[in-house]
Amino acid sequence: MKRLATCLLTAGALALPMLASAHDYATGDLHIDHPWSRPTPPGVMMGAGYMVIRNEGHHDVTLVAAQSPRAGHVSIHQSRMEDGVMRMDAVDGGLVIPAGESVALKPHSYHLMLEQLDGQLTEGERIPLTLTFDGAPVLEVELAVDSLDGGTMDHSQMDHGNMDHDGMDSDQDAGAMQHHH
Ligand SMILES: [Cu+2]
Repeated sequence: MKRLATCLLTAGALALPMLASAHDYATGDLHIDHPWSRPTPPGVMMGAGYMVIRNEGHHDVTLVAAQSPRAGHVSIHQSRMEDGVMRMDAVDGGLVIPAGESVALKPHSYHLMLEQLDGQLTEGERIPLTLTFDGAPVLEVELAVDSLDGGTMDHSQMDHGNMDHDGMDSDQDAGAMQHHH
């Protein structure tokens, strides 16, 4: 939550050039705050996409798909603890943003999974991402690659190295991972 507070503060202070890196987007009734990702280690073919999506309208909106020129496929996932093990599942039917509410895509929760990356995601990069909604126009955003937690919470290690991914063997090479799409 510290991160979100920082984003909101910087968004309110855009007049200051040093804070110009804060970024947010809008489409229809949706506001998307600070899309970001983490740097990936060499050889890891998957990365994550995080953001906060706020629906200021009177109708539910569903995030149904995402695409990036840097990834062969982008999935919508949810991580959760089950019997002490972090698991990750595809979100069937898309991610619903209820009317008047916000949904946070963040580590250990909902996230976008960038699969079959064309190379490492490196600190400071911006990764183009197209978001497709049911109930709002398509939106182009950029994920800011940022090593927020000093590497100790690295998505690709914690969420994928030690996790039962869709019931598959956790030793399986992340690059070879495929989902049931
Ligand atoms: Cu995932």
